[in-house]
Amino acid sequence: MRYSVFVSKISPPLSSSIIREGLKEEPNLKIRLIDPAYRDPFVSHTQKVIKNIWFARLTLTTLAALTPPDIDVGITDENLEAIDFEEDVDLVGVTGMVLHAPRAYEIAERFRQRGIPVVMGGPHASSCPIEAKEHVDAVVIGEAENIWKGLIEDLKNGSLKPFYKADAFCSMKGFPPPRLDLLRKEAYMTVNCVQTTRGCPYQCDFCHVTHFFGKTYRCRPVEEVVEEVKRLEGEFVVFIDDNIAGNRPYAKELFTQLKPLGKKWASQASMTLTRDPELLKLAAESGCVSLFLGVESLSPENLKDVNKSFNQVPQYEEAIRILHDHDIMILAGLIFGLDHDDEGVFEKTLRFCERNRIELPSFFILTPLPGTPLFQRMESQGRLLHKDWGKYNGATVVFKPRLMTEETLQRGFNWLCKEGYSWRSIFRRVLHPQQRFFTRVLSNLAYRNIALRAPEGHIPSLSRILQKMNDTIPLQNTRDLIHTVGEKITEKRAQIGQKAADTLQLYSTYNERLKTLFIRLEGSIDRKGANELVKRLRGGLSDKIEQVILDFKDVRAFSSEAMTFLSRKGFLQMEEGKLCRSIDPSLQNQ
Ligand code: B12
Ligand code: SF4
Repeated sequence: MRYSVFVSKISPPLSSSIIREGLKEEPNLKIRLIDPAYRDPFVSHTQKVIKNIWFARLTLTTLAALTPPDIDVGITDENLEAIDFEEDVDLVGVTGMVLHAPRAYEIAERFRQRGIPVVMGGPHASSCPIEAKEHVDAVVIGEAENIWKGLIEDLKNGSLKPFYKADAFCSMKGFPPPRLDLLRKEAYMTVNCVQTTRGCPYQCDFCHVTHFFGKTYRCRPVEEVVEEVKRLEGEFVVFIDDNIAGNRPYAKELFTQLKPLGKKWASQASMTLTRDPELLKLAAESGCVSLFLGVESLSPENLKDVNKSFNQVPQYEEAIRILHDHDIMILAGLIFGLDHDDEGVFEKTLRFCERNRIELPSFFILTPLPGTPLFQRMESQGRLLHKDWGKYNGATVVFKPRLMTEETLQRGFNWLCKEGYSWRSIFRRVLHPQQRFFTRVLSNLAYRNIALRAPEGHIPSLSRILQKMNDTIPLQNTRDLIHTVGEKITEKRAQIGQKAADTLQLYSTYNERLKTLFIRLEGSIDRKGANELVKRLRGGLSDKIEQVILDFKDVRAFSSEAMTFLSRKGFLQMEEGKLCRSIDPSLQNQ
């Protein structure tokens, strides 16, 4: 059966009622599924990069597999080949993430001008269905499994509806194998992509996944996954799950069943995976060679803000070490511009990656994706700069950061891309006696090609100062320390124990908008510590800092010498008989 739409080449686009009247029976209904290209001078990928690091998404191959066999279905990935806008087709299906939306709408318009109906689905259309409907004939909200065949029937009957949304999430049983045969296999690093689960048990505020899948975490039957993997040619497989270890018993079973196949695989997981040694061991034994991990931030406050406190910053180094012990390469997702990020975040994070030999750091600027709690918060606070979706690409500032200006965030990010993939940084991260050294270098080379295309950036001027102001100062003489409640530490040591730390810890945050440096002090201060503190403040401050706020709230003990010294220098003030913060606007001149 072939159906075609009988309309003259009209513009403006077709309404579904015109489509309804115009269908005529002919053999072989033909559907073209399109993945729009993302074209950006800095972010989009060349064919060479696609060949080196890009794997196929399962979106359109899944949709093609769901399409009844009597229908002629084809896939165009516009990143690889031009779209034939003159093609004689009965329906065009377009997918797209948020950043693809403008191009997806352009494509839709071109086909609709010829009277060809267009349906759009995927992350963007599902989050902004009303907007998408202005550009296409039908919008699919959420998963297509339960509605795609019905939509095709409606098309045949000339009764395409404006919106389609399944009543429930689909069953994970009996997925048809994705139509990988419709892809230009040789153009990607691999098309061996398999999905084992959908959703994630967590709900990070910036992530689209929970918004899309709700709070569900569904797993495919292990036997079906194993059968699909067995059918794939070649040694390497990508599991395109959002969190492959979201259900530990399931993951353990899956990894156990994968082991005999002798494949190598890569996937994504939350850092919680590293807390289960048995799971990690099974992952490695079943062939896991690299994992994308959402590290996101080195600040516990940031993680708390975005509902990701399950990432434990003090455990990061150990978690990374354990992964390396299992010879698993780490792709760490790191986000910049969160509310506790100041100008020091770029350098601090890069040095962390180098110290811990993170093989492939992936840097992202915080991006509020429509539908997420982060988007709602930013919108209600009036912090979104615009809704030009093409710029919601993770490499462009689209909101007002809290502690930095937009320019500082953008330039710092650009600096990070270039510096993070400079040869110096690459060697710091990969030069180590380890297996697959060349794989690590080659992957870095591919990432370097992308990262170096970032626009010029520079390290914010305060970065060095902020590193010094976020530091530990060791103490020399702890005998004379007096606890802030008045007792001499040496006498009370037993009761106070480790509370009276032998170090002074500095935690600084610079608010560029207020031109204020906040320094929270924690631990104890003796004369040496006080001296070092004053030295750092005097030597380090720049014109950009108009005010320094020292917070002594968490200092548990002072030596009397330190107290006299700091008071004399005007760093300490007494308020209602208690030691409190000192506000000193003119430190540079002392
Ligand atoms: C694999 C993947 C990638 C690969 C893509 C490789 C490639 N060839 O494009 C890589 C790792 C490179 C990547 C990059 C990025 N990704 Co990505 N990626 C994914 C991931 C993990 C799987 C995609 C997939 O295959 N899903 C399986 C298929 C079956 O599901 P699906 O795509 O949702 O399709 C179903 C429905 O949506 C619907 N549907 C979809 N399209 C259509 C179209 C029609 C016509 C119909 C009827 C139905 C329909 O039917 C399908 C079956 O139910 C998803 C997460 C996810 N769970 O989907 C993130 C995801 C799509 N990525 C996301 C993001 C943000 C990005 C980046 C922008 C990140 C960044 N800042 O750099 C980049 C953009 C890259 C680019 N330039 O295109 C977000 C998108 C959020 C959003 N609202 O836009 C997701 C959802 C992850 C997340 N945590 O939020 N990604
Ligand atoms: S753990 Fe990862 S996939 Fe899960 S909600 Fe958070 S960011 Fe999304």
